[in-house]
Amino acid sequence: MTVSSRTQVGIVGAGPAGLLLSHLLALRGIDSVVIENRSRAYCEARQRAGLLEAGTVELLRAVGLGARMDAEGLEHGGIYLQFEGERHHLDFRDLTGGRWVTIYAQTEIVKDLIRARLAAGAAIEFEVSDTEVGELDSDRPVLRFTDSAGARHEVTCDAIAGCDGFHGICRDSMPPGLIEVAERGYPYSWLGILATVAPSTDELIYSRHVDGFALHTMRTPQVSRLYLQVPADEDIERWPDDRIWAELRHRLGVPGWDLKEGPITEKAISPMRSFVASPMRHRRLFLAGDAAHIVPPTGAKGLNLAIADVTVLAAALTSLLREGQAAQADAYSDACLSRVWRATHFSWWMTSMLHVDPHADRFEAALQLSQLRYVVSSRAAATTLAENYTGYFPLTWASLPESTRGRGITRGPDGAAGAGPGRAARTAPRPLRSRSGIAAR
Ligand code: RFL
Ligand code: PHB
Repeated sequence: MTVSSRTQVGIVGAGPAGLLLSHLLALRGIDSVVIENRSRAYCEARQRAGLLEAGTVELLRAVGLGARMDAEGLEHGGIYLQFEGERHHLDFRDLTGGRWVTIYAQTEIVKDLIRARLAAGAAIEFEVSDTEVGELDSDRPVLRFTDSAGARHEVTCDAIAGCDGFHGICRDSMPPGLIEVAERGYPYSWLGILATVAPSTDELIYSRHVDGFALHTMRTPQVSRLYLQVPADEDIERWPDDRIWAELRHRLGVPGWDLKEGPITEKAISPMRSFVASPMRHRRLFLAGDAAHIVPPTGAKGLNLAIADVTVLAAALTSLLREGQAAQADAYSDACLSRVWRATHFSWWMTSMLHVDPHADRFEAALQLSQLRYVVSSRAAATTLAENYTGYFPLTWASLPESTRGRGITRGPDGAAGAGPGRAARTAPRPLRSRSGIAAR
């Protein structure tokens, strides 16, 4: 027997993209159902990103998700770039007129979102299986899944959001031949660890070493996160804890500085890939986040892009479903891809500059070092890095006053949805215009 139901927006995936979309839609009075094939505990524990652009932080604050982030997040005003045995500081606030980034783990954002959604009585179905999306050539797409008790469901929707990550089903459900993919593989992976030890640095250290890249980041004042470049097809069994610490000390070390060690609580290898699928929409099926694009983690952009996509999508769906206006939905893909390609270029550039390519010759290695020297010696080059790292495009969202909630969206001075008066709005550069003329946020 199939259980039939109805919602406005069916959302596949309870990662940051799907959960935040559901939250933003609820702020606009729009119903959604979120389905997720993993358990709640798994979603809340999956180790991923940790670094938020200033605009992401401002957005989360503006939509009522800032309390724990503000209490526990670590605000950083720069990074260290290390190469040829020397560590150099880039001061983002000085370079960009006051912009910064925040360390607050993706796991914590997911926990905050799940708690907020469930407290608001939202429908999130964990541990579903056999997810399908259908009737995609109509204005009533259908979401089908089997719940954790074995019951088959069919949810008729006004729109479906594919927020189901890189390995999800929504991208492949688009009509054959519609999606074009641009991608790049990298001949290395990242081995990431979480360790119960105070970070040995106040800000992140990105180190290019002749034996491979290393990154020292953190989660809290008591927990460090570190990454090592390893071969693309590396076996984690070849990396006992002692070897990891020795290699981190070797690649991150500079005279007069020590790396503190502690118990490793998590260890995993992730491949590196750039991938952009376009368009991000077919009729009423919209892709968002990793379902549409992947960047290598060196630029720390993946989570920030996912949040940006759904901020644009929530406004577009509000306009479509409440006012019958399709212009923002029609512009969704172009608006997002403008930001996605900027982040794709930046992530590719950071990755190529900092990793040791096993196939590179002396010419390429010399170019990398020349580029790094340029970044730390030219204010213009350092500003380019700082501007991209802290987030070039501002994200805006204005919460509606209680009396107007559910009646439509407010418009900023540029006609775009939202336009809150937060710190980002005061200090961020003007948004670039996408081809469609809609502010690409
Ligand atoms: P997610 O987080 O992958 O969530 C997708 C969800 O969909 C579910 N799902 C399904 N549910 C139902 N039915 C199906 N058929 C389904 N198929 C899949 C999945 O179980 C999952 O829960 O995608 P989303 O929401 O788009 O979020 C994207 C981010 O997770 C990702 O971009 C970042 O983690 C990338 N990333 C970083 N991004 C940053 O902005 N800053 C960082 O510092 C940063 N560091 C990182 C990273 C990614 C890393 N890895 C592991 C690749 C560091 C690393 C090591
Ligand atoms: C992280 O904190 O996990 C992190 C930070 C910056 C990156 C990648 C990952 O570039």
